[in-house]
Amino acid sequence: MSETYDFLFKFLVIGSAGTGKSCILHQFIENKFKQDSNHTIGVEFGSKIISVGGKSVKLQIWDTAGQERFRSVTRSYYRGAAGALLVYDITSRESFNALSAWLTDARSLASPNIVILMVGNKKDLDAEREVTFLEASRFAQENELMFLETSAMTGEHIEEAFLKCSNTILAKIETGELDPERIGSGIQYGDHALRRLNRGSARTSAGPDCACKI
Ligand SMILES: Nc1nc2c(ncn2[C@@H]2O[C@H](COP(=O)(O)OP(=O)(O)O)[C@@H](O)[C@H]2O)c(=O)[nH]1
Ligand SMILES: [Mg+2]
Repeated sequence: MSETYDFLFKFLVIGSAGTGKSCILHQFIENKFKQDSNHTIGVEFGSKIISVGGKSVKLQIWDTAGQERFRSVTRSYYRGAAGALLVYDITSRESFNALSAWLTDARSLASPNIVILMVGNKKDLDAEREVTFLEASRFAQENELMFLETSAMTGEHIEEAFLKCSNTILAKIETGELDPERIGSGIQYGDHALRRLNRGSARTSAGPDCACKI
């Protein structure tokens, strides 16, 4: 069965090691909590088609797969990402303090227009919390980030995180703030959207094979 979708977005999951990035990806794709996490042979990549605002969007999500342990997250990892989840662990102040450095990297190495949602993960461990919701909200506001607290263990707000970020990207495409045709935008048209475009105008240049801008 061929997959049809309106858009494809490249997404990243970034943040310090141990914050739950691989579990977030796993929970989103598989709808279950990954029990034993293997640090070196992690899931590196996942994709899922979601429905956002009447459009179907294929998310192509990249996980650092342990690179962050060696501070060696590469430029090529960041290149051409449309969206990112910037993850810290609510029970680790250290992971929260590291957000600024991650943010600097994301904004300089990815597309400058990258849409970032900050995620306070391990919401289920409230008794061990080191970062309050209020403090994190302020940081998010100051840095123009969207923000959610999640639990990759219970699944709380995991889907919402990806949906919210995707919704914002779509809205920016609609207002023209994001141009899917710009090289490195992290956005591609899917078959659905191409068919619609071809019908709607005399465009001939955007065949399925030349729509790849990532
Ligand atoms: N209680 C709890 N533990 C979590 C959650 N997410 C991840 N973990 C645990 O945190 C550790 C690190 O998770 P992992 O996904 O490998 O983090 P990564 O290094 O950021 O990819 C593992 O022991 C997970 O079981 C969560 O939401 N709640
Ligand atoms: Mg990992």
